[in-house]
Amino acid sequence: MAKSKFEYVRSFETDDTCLRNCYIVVRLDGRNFHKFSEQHGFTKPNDNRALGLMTRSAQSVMEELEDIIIAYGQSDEFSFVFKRTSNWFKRRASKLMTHVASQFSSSYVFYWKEYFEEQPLLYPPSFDGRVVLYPTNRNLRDYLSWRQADCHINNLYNTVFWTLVQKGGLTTAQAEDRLKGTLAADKNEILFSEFDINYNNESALHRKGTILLWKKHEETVIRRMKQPNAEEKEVPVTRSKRRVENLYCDIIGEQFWEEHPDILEEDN
Ligand code: DGT
Ligand code: MG
Ligand code: MG
Ligand code: MG
Ligand code: MG
Repeated sequence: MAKSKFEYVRSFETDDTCLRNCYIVVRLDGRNFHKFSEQHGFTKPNDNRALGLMTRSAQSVMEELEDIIIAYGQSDEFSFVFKRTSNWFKRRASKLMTHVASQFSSSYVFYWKEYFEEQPLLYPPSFDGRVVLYPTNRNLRDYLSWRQADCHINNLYNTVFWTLVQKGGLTTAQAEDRLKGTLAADKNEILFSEFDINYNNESALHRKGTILLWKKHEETVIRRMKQPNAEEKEVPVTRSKRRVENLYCDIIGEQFWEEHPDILEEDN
């Protein structure tokens, strides 16, 4: 086909192919969710409707896009890990990132009502995205550990902060003052000695965040089959299927990775 004289503009497109052999991580983060959470009446420190909706949207990303092996979410963020051998969209960073961000954002709006019921969505939310490449299994594990450690630090702080305010009667300024310079052990101690709360018994969803994985299962359906010159018969047909599974567990230690050996591909 003859090319138009305008065709050359294509050569201005920059090459953003992700380096081969690397895990591709796309992390999304809600834009200005400080304000969004206030305006939509999110409960403090954690709103299970909001967390549920984030997870539902991430599940839609995993189901609709190719090659995501694990996702991890907390607060207003979600990270999606593409398998290192993925060749989806020729590994073009902009394609991967924008597909993740738009599938996630449209799902967030699409499923809003299922989670927030009578609370209307007041304006269209949006999510920023970034792409990061990790060349080794250790780097990828450290990335996920970093996000989970962040979840832990923030959740411990927010749990004590809002307990001091909601149960201890402190103003937010007093609670902030009270927590200045405290270490994790001090925060655990405040919860335990003053409020009879053992932090380790708080919801795992809030302490650990949400891990999404593929889980394989067998599905058997009865099919009516008609062979030539024979009666129609009912035959069981078993197929291997996969569905997204939610976990709220530690991913920093070895145990998780020993229990799920097929997430990582060997370094070589
Ligand atoms: P950004 O990301 O730079 O556009 O700005 P923000 O405001 O989204 O900041 P970020 O992402 O660092 O912090 C997340 C905000 O979302 C933070 O203000 C707390 C809020 N948020 C997230 N999950 C919950 C929740 O379950 N309950 C409440 N009350 N707030 C939440
Ligand atoms: Mg931010
Ligand atoms: Mg944000
Ligand atoms: Mg955030
Ligand atoms: Mg197109």
